[in-house]
Amino acid sequence: MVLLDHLTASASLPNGIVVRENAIEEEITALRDDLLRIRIARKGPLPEDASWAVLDDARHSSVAVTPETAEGHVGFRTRLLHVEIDRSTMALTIRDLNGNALQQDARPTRFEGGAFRLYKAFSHEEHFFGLGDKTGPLDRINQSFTLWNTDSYRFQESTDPLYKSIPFFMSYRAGRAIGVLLDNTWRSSFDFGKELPGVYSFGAVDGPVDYYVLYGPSPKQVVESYAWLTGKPPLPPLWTLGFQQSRYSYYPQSRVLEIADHLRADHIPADAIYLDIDYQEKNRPFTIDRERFPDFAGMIAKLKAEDFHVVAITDLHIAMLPGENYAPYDSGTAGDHFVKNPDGSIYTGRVWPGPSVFPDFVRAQTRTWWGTLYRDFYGMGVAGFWNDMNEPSVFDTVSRTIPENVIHRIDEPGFTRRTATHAEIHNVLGMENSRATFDGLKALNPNLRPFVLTRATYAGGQRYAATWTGDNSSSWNHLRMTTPMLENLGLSGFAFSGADVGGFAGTPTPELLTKWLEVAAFQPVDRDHSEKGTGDQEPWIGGPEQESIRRRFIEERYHLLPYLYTLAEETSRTGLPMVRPLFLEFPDAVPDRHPIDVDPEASSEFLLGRNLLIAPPHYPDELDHYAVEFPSPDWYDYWTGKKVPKPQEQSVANSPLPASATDRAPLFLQVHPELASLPVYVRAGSILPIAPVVQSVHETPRGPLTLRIYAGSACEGELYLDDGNSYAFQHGAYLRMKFTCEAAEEGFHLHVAAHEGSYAAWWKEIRAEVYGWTPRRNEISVNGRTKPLVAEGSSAATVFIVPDDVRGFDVELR
Ligand code: NBV
Repeated sequence: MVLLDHLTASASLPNGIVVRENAIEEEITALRDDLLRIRIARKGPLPEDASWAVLDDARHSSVAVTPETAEGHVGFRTRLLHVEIDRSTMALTIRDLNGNALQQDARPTRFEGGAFRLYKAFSHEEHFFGLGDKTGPLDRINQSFTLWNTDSYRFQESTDPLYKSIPFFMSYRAGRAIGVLLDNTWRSSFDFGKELPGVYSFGAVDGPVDYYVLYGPSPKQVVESYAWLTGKPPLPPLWTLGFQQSRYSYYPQSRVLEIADHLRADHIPADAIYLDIDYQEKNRPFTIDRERFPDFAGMIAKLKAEDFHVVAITDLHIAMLPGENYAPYDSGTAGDHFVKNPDGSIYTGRVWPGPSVFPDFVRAQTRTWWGTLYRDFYGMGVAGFWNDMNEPSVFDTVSRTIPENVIHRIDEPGFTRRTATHAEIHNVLGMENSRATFDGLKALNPNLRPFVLTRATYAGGQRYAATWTGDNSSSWNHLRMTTPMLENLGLSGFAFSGADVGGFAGTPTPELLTKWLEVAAFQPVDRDHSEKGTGDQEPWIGGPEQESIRRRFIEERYHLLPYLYTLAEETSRTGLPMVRPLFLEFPDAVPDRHPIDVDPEASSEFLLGRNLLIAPPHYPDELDHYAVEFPSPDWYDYWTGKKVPKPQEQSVANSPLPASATDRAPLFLQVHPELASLPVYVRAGSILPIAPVVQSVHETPRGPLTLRIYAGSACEGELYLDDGNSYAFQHGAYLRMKFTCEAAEEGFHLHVAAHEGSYAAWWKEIRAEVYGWTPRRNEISVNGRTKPLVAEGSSAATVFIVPDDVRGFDVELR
């Protein structure tokens, strides 16, 4: 063990500083005023400056800094941060301009062989988020985690490691957030005060000490900076936001068609149907079992005619079938694309197809070859592809993956061409697999946005694929766990994610499936999926009563598609997730500025975008009433449009609010759970774009675009639309609309701004529903022309319909 004790040299750089203590060199540079990179070399020069996660442009950015030395330390200042290195201990402290320590070494960096560990101090007010979809509570405090991509069939709440390695977390204290990305692909681990009280630590078994500190101070800024560093998820095809039906596996062909027909016959809106491994001949990727699927192309065409998109699984292992005319094996061997044993022979491991070989996805030319394997399926009209088993999962090794000494050959722009052991590549292989798929599909059809769903990934993998949380179980606890898992994924760059709806392992009770479909209607990827051998799990299972509740929620998702797609487009520009913990939008919700999500009352809640708050029961199988905690004072009930009453207006006789309720959060509400309903609320000041229900996104909605307007301060909304499939939006073929409103006693004003972009709307009229404001004179004027306002129905809203003048217009109600 080497303790870093006395600084032997230090030198200022235009963008940072380098310090030395005997053989150890530490370089701290500023990529931006709010973003630092720290690299440590234990002997000799700093390691190769290359990354699978961090974008080249970001990594090569720099800003000028001002050196700052004092008696006890050396360092520098950016426009937002102070960096200090203690001259005698080499301890690093990063402060904001007010002197608040944002990150501070708690003890010297530890080196042991190739391994290293960094220790940072934290205060009792600190909270930690991120690390992808690791299970457990949203806040990572008092827990430790290992990052080593692992096939975790039937994972439970305490299972670790899981499928993904996203070495990024956020530390958050009293409204001040920083992010930390440890860009190291080896087996790494993170400890948040579990080993040492008041100390968090992170390290890896080998590889570079290379980490980034992202300063907020708001948590949103950290998430956006992380997207700047590692990339944003691309705009997904619109159909992927529809309802998706899957199972392991639908076959034969007639069964697939039967499922599709059943969805249509029962008027359950749906856009995708999945083919799991059994469509393939003996589970061999890129083949078709002709007995089960005698007319695969015809089936795809038929489904397409019924407006279904087909997503087909393509695992990364290639069946080892020399001399059997199995094209992926033959062309892969000819191109030398498979990973090798240390003795130079091709590595083989058993997976679904039997003995298999593994493409070396860290070679650019191997990824290009992999991409070509999709030509026939993509040509036939398969719309999306599912990369499973890419941890990678192997059945016949003790480690259940490729042995660590297997050799990869890095051949990649930006990297030195070299070999690397599987121990170094393991955690990025799944991401590079999904990258090969994404890039391959794009090469095959450059004007179509690919859809790739991956199970394993690494930091930055959001650039290539959506993801799901793997093999969960059909239990109430697993339904509960999806919320923190998806929230932390979103804080780790992965906005397009979902959990198997209804649970993978086991058969859900009808009630569980119903509640799960309710909650998932408000999550980014809404895919019902189940394991082989379990009971059926489609929305109609369990009888007509259950089915009609489920249909209602899936329909609600389709009503909300304009909102969801607008959100997805925001994500593609900013990296902000679709599903958000409350503190991301409301860091000041509570007086001491702790993240409101850690309050027991708020712990089951999540936001969909900025405006919708979903509050499932904490223990969804229990029928006890529970308290919903709101992060700000004014909310509406999404279903009724009525304002959430202030605590003093609530009748709480036999279900008292938590004792501390009124002095903690601005608003609480007691809810009595029911199977057929899900509490959803809208932030006052929102304008939600809503569409008529369609059975799939291919269908053009009939009728006006509805704007649900919830009177409140800073009232605004937005809508984004395009063809949903192509890249034409990059050349102006999109439609963006902005709405604002002001509600005063004497009148209500709605401003609809002019259409931006050249994409034509499907509506001619706008139907507005105004909540929380009542007219006195029943008068409406559009662009200054006044008429009587005809009251509609008995709803809580004031409703009017006006033609959508694409040049923009104003409406006054009085
Ligand atoms: O391909 C079969 C399954 C798939 O349905 C599931 O979603 C994956 O997570 N796959 C795992 C392999 C077998 C699991 C028992």
